[in-house]
Amino acid sequence: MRAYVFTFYGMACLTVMPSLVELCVGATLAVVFGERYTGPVVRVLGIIGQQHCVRECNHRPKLCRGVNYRKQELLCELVSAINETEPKTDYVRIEFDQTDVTNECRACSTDDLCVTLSSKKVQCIRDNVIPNDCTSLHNINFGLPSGLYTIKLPFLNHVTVFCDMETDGGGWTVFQRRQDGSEDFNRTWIEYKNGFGDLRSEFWLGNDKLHHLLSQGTYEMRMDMEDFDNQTRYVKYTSFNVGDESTKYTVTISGFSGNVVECLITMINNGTFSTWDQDNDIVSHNCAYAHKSGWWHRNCVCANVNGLYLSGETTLDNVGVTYIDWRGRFYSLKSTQLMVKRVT
Ligand SMILES: *[C@@H]1O[C@H](CO)[C@@H](O)[C@H](O)[C@H]1NC(C)=O
Ligand SMILES: *[C@@H]1O[C@H](CO)[C@@H](O)[C@H](O)[C@H]1NC(C)=O
Ligand SMILES: *[C@@H]1O[C@H](CO)[C@@H](O)[C@H](O)[C@H]1NC(C)=O
Ligand SMILES: *[C@@H]1O[C@H](CO)[C@@H](O)[C@H](O)[C@H]1NC(C)=O
Ligand SMILES: [Ca+2]
Repeated sequence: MRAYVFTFYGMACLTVMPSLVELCVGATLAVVFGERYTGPVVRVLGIIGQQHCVRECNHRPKLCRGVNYRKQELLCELVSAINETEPKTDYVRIEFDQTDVTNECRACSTDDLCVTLSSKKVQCIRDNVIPNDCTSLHNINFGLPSGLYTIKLPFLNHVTVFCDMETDGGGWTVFQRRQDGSEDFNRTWIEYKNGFGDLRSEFWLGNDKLHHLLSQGTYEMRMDMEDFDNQTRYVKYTSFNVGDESTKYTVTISGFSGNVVECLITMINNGTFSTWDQDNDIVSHNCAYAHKSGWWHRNCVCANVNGLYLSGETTLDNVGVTYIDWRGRFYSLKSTQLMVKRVT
């Protein structure tokens, strides 16, 4: 399908300017070797040449502002933002000026390709390579770096997520990270519903996004933790699901493996989400208020990963970023990361 579209477009342009095909729609402004746009990456296309990659950006004038291209793997990443870059050997980055979008292309949605047929007629054609999680991105193109990618979720449409492409085989969509205390996690129902923080640093992705992401199939969940002595532990579950808001984001979790005692199946399975301003737990007081964390509290919490960032030993009882069965109730961990990967 894509090859078919490309051929028509290519022919139309080639007859006009044989050497500068990319000028047909957008203009390339800068080509820099050894660097990469940090994105978000909006599309990934594998096994295509650099010229073809550039044309794929031209076909998406509303979405694509630049490309990252890796010659070795013939890997093409289209990005929607070009204001941040990182050094990366093997990459070339190419900036575009897409401000000159034709009126016909303006009619296309951001999910369409805008292509010029041989008759010079411009058409909007449905884009069939829109990723729906980090697992699908990882599966079609092995070797993508960790970072920001835009995926498309049921009901929510475009959502930018952080993909961990290295840990445990890669392909993980990350939904929580703590690492330095830069973000406040003592937040409201609405904030946990919609998500908060910085995807490259500390954040909660958001319960609605998590629900719609997980509704697409069966997902496993992995939680990585680190203490201030640089020790690490992880727990992993073969099945993890989160209901919608009408169920108070009821979680189901099963199938443990890992290198530390597990507690989540007992403590949160079939539990509802609570925040300090919405108490859905099963005890008389408010667990989220007492432990300073939005979470699937039932009889409160054994892994208070959304607790206060208290940096190691503390006198406060299970209020920090705790994992009781590892460092106890009075130790606040250095980092945590929770993420999901599709299995079917
Ligand atoms: C880059 O642009 C995006 C939106 O286009 C913005 O959210 C982000 O803060 C910008 N980053 C910098 C470093 O200016
Ligand atoms: C957490 O939020 C609640 C509600 O706003 C507030 O009363 C409490 O002081 C906060 N705790 C901390 C440690 O920020
Ligand atoms: C932990 O690792 C960091 C970075 O690798 C290092 O600077 C630090 O000294 C280590 N801390 C301990 C307690 O080993
Ligand atoms: C889950 O919770 C609901 C409502 O509290 C209850 O009816 C159901 O039996 C529970 N299921 C399991 C597997 O514990
Ligand atoms: Ca309660």
